[in-house]
Amino acid sequence: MASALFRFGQSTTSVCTWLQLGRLLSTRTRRPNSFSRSRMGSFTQPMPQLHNPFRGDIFLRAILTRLMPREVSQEVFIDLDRFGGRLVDEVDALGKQAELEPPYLRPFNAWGDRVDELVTSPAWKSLHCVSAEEGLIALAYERQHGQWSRLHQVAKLYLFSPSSGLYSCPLAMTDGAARLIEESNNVFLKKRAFCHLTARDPESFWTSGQWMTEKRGGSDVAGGTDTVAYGPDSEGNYSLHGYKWFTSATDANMAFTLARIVTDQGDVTAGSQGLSLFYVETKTEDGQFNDLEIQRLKDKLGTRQLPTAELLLDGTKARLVGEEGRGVSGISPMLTITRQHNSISAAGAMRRIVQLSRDYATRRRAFGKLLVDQHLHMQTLARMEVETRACTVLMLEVARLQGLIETSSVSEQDRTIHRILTPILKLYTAKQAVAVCSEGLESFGGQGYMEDTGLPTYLRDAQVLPIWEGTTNILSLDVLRVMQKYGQEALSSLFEATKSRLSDDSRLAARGLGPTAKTLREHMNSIVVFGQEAMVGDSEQLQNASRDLSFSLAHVFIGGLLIEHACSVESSSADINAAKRWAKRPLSLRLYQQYSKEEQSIDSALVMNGYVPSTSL
Ligand code: UCC
Repeated sequence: MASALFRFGQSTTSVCTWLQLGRLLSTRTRRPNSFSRSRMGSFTQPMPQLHNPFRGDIFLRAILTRLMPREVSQEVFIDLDRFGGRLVDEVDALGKQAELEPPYLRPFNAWGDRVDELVTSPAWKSLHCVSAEEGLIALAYERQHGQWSRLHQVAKLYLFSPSSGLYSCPLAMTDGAARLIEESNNVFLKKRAFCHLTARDPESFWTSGQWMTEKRGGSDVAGGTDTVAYGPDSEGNYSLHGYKWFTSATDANMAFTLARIVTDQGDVTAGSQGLSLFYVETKTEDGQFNDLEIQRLKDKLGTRQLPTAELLLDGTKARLVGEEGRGVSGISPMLTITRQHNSISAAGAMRRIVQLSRDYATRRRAFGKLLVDQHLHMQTLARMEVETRACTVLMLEVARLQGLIETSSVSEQDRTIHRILTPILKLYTAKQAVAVCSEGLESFGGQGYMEDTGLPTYLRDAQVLPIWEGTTNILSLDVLRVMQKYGQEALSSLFEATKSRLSDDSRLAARGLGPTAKTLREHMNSIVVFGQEAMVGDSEQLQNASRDLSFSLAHVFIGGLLIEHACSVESSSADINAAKRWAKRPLSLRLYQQYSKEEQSIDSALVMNGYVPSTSL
């Protein structure tokens, strides 16, 4: 034994402590090593285990219990618990397989015919079937549980998303399309597409695309859309000509898109008022492409499971939806839903990485102790946990409001809150998902950076969340759009709702949350003071502040939701501590003067300091 140790130790004694050698010795006395094992070491890292994600999510269960009537939550929990088991046993592996077998394009067949065959993996196809069977879209439209059906669906999607191999993306657009059709009351589309989008039979279940982005950019849709529409013909169809630069989930059966109708004189109207909304089916009855060509698939940082293509529309048959020139407003019900799905994916990814990190902490030993017994590590995970709760509670609140709208049981105040909260929800959760997934990877040390652990996927796929469906700044401007449209009512609705969550002094006192509520009230006052100054200020200054304002509104509204939950009968000490920790954070909004023109020039000077234009190089 001693000679074996000596041989092994020759190269390692200089770096090993006697303690480590002692551990090696004890390992070797337990199991004699073969020659190759003695070279590699017998230690292997413990693997984090995925358990039923619904059972492991005490916060989700408590919120749903609070928000749903007992008889509804009982039924919903049976479904979510069973589905959680299916995720572990079947779906998670499909999601991982979809990443390993990304889609590819076969433009020509062996004989030179242009075929544009989009080849997707068997796993991707199975995820289509799972989505239909589980009613991941249908649940929201069958309305078996009335106003709580949306919450049921959102909770299920949140569990599904991190195992979905990005099938969550076509589902987002499919849900958005179904809602657009439902709201539009378009008889043709109801008959033709709605039943497919909400089907539970995999054979008849359709997915939808949302083709908004063209070469000139995705944010400025009014300035960047060049696609034109000729028609209508005798059957009411238009033909579209244009180039769509990003089309996600290009294997969809249909899509909504924007184009400019060409007049008999050959003119089009520029700007937003020239955009009309069109319904497109990607293939004709005989299975051929509807006069469109897939130019190439995109090479992306993440979302590799998902086919994203550049499409040439070359006479694509399409139907006008809604009024001519009302395209942006017409597609907005779809945007509202896809932005909510973005937050579902954000919160879902955060929860999954926290679940894996904490499981790993109970298995991984370093410095002689499990990670779960090392305080600095647990402090980091606790911060991730609070952020995850914050995003989850906000996501569920918007889902609750969405359910009220869809069952015509919403108040005017809640409708306004829903409108302003949707961009806030999207921008806030997306940013935090990137931060929490990044922190989560770090909690696994070097293993978090290794592709074959499957962990890097979480970070790669999170990085798209702040980008698609409106970047953080575009959504901050959307928050201003709402404030301009609704005036004071927009902010006062948010604040009234929050104040009512802080109004039960006896409950607050019983949970030691009085000072927390006071801090939140002070934050609200700071925003009100800011708003009063902004009302008499100029719009550019308000735009400069819009991002910090949006984050601050998220902060205050989430604070109210966390306190409300902490004050409920379902709450635990963890809920109370999460609310306390949340409110202690500072607001990102600064004083109104700090967004002045002078500050703007300082920003520019800082960024451009030392920059040499390429023409001078
Ligand atoms: O297509 C994409 C699919 C990617 C995959 C989806 C995955 C989903 C998540 C999955 C999770 C795994 S990505 C590309 C998406 N593109 C965007 O999000 C566009 C970003 N840009 C904007 O959002 C801009 O704010 C625009 C395009 C909406 C701005 O357009 P305009 O034309 O300048 O807007 P206007 O003129 O201010 O508004 C025109 C009308 C107004 O109504 P009226 O005329 O009645 O006053 C607005 O109030 O549209 C209304 N409107 C809205 N209504 C504008 N935005 C909204 C809104 N968000 N909600 C309701």
